[in-house]
Amino acid sequence: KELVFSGVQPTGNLHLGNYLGAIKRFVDMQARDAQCLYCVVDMHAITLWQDPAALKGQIREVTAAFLAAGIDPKRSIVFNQSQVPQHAELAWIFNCVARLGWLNRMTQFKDKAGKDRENASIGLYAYPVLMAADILAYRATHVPVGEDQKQHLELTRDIAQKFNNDFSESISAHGHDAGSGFFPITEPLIGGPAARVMSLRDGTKKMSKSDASDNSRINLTDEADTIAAKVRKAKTDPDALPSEVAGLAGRPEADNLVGIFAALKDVSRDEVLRDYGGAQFSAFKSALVELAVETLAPLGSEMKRLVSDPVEIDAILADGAERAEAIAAPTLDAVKDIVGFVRRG
Ligand code: AQP
Repeated sequence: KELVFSGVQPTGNLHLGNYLGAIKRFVDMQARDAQCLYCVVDMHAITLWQDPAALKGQIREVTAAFLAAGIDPKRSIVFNQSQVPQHAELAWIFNCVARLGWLNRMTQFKDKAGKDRENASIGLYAYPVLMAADILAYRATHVPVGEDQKQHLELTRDIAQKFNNDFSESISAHGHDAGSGFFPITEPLIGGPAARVMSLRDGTKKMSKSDASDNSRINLTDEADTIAAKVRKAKTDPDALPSEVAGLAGRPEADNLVGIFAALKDVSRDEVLRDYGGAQFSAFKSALVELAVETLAPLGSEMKRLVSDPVEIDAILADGAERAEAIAAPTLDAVKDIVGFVRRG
């Protein structure tokens, strides 16, 4: 049976890229016959310093975004990473499985650490190992993410494979099937027209929470007039829209807006261009504003309603943590047996 896991960092400024590349797809996954776990990854968030007073609000805001987007906390497990201790425990064991050389290749660390690498936290460096633990504590088979997480998912697969190989005898000795491996080799689910939503100011840069320009992104809590203003100001080129996808090559801003439109409407880029090929950007942007506001206005107002009363959110997180731990705890017990720890009797 499929088990789906994914997470979002509570680092503020949730944006359209997080929604279309991840959260909207989490909702779609609920229709499959799979157990889905959706996690607010607060332990990942603190790999870069977070204001403690703001962090609590950000955690509740991501939870609110999950719920407002349509994740059903009864059907799916919605929880907060730091409330389930098995993530950190498994991450340590994986720190001893993963190789330095593998982590040295991670491009997100290089981007986020910047030039002053000596001053980056160990947590930022070990981030992908914790992510492997998040996924494998549940032995998740499928992980829907945006394209920026592809390399981290590959590392998760490498860690699972190495653990399965390094401990194959012990895995069999403890009654697990060493043939299929103790940990699954997780499938990343990356795709669709919004796998990589780009900045509205620069079509070659990813839309990101940390971009200094608020005009570079559409925040999930932006009001209708702000959304309209940001779309109208979005960078474009002077040509009309092409009638085929091939015509978007070398036009990153046009490609991005068409991709966003397609993802919001649940159609392909081809279908968008069938309707808008030959149109000027002014007309296309008006249609995009309408579509974006239609989706985001109710989402944003439901998020605001939910965060205004944290009692409901906190109860959902507590219930989710209990259900998540019920899956992760036996996995960790088995892992401790496999690596040779003596468990408390
Ligand atoms: N621009 C994007 N397009 C598509 N998917 C995206 N995701 C993020 N940005 C885009 C996906 O959203 C999920 C949650 O991301 P995250 O919060 O865990 O981490 P992130 O990738 O670091 O997010 P940001 O917004 O880009 O933040 P900063 O500014 O810190 O770099 C993931 O599935 C991610 O792929």
